[in-house]
Amino acid sequence: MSREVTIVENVLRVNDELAGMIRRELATRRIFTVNLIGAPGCGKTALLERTLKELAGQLRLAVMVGDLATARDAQRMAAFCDQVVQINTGKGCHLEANHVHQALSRIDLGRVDILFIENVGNLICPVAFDLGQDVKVGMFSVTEGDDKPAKHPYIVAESAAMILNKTDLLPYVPFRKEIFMEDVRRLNSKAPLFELSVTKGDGCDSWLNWLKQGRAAKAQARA
Ligand SMILES: Nc1nc2c(ncn2[C@@H]2O[C@H](COP(=O)(O)OP(=O)(O)O)[C@@H](O)[C@H]2O)c(=O)[nH]1
Ligand SMILES: [Mg+2]
Ligand SMILES: [Zn+2]
Repeated sequence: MSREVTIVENVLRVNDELAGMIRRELATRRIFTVNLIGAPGCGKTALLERTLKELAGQLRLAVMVGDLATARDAQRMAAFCDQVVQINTGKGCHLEANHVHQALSRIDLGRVDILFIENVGNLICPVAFDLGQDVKVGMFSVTEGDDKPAKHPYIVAESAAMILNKTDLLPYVPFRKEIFMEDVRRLNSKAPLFELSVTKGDGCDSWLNWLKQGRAAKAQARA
């Protein structure tokens, strides 16, 4: 085995051990944790802004958001939530368990029901790094083209739910939904797919209900 392969395997092993510790801590506290993964601009922050706004007063929420350089996403979400932590990854193109571990120390976990993690905008390597989440949610938007699930099979296969955003733009972009859906279902026959227009609010209720069910199941699960 080449030296490079060994190093990559070691990095993932150390990551997975720490992710396991995070998962046990979050389980003890019954915090339902969502790792949101999608390309830059698909609407991750917009979705979380709306989600935070809609669930405020019903559930206690916290967010951590990974970004290479700015705190802009955290600033946007801080308008709707008092527990938002920015993680700057520098040149890093994905979050690792180590980032989450550090960010958790800045969150009051005693008052969180759902923790959202907005991963760095990227459909590829975030999938490989366990963050200790309960679920990965893969997010696409119609402006990215209908071939993206087929080209990014791992995120589709590993998602507990998926989102197709910007449905309001369907009349203006060439997007063959039947091709998109065929590829999604070939790779993952079980996970629900929510078709949303985050900016208009279309379809958001089913997404919010799914989150509430996830949190309810977590609250009843044995730690
Ligand atoms: N038309 C349309 N634009 C959207 C929608 N959701 C997000 N956007 C826009 O897409 C751009 C990127 O959104 P952002 O939330 O920053 O994406 P992120 O990079 O995935 O966090 C912004 O200009 C949003 O206003 C949507 O449902 N419809
Ligand atoms: Mg964002
Ligand atoms: Zn990466």
